[in-house]
Amino acid sequence: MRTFQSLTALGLLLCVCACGAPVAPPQMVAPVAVAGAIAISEPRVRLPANGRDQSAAYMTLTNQGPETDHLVQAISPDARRLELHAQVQSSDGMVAMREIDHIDIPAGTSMALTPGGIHIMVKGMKPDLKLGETMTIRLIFASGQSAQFQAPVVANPVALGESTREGPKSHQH
Ligand SMILES: [Cu+2]
Repeated sequence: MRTFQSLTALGLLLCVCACGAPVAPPQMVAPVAVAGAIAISEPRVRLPANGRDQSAAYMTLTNQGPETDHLVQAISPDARRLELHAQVQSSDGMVAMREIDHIDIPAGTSMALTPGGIHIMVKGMKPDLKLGETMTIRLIFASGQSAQFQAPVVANPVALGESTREGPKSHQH
């Protein structure tokens, strides 16, 4: 128990030190999975509205390799079907979603799948997935590589890094 307590104290100490350090250059959040050159980070799935089985999954895909890759398919045992979607604004100002057959991830860039942008549509989501639980997702890329990971079910799937971009406020504990 004593060891545990001192480890906890050490952890807090390290946290304070990290927060007090000079502003670090932007760095990628640790990936949850890697498929070839593509690192997958910050996966999350919006909790469907009451009684609905339709939702969307978001994440960041970072291409650490020298060649463009393409996300071509997403599958899940926790949903009937996943589709790659883009959000488009029609001439009358209406926002609509349409299915796309791939998502490009150029070499050395990050593609953020976010609310209001490109996303993975979730259709027929298992009704028993609750807030805080995770959905299994597998992404398949044109390179032939694929990766499976767990995406937490969240109420508000804004980009997880957004709060840290607000400035000093986010450094409060
Ligand atoms: Cu959609």
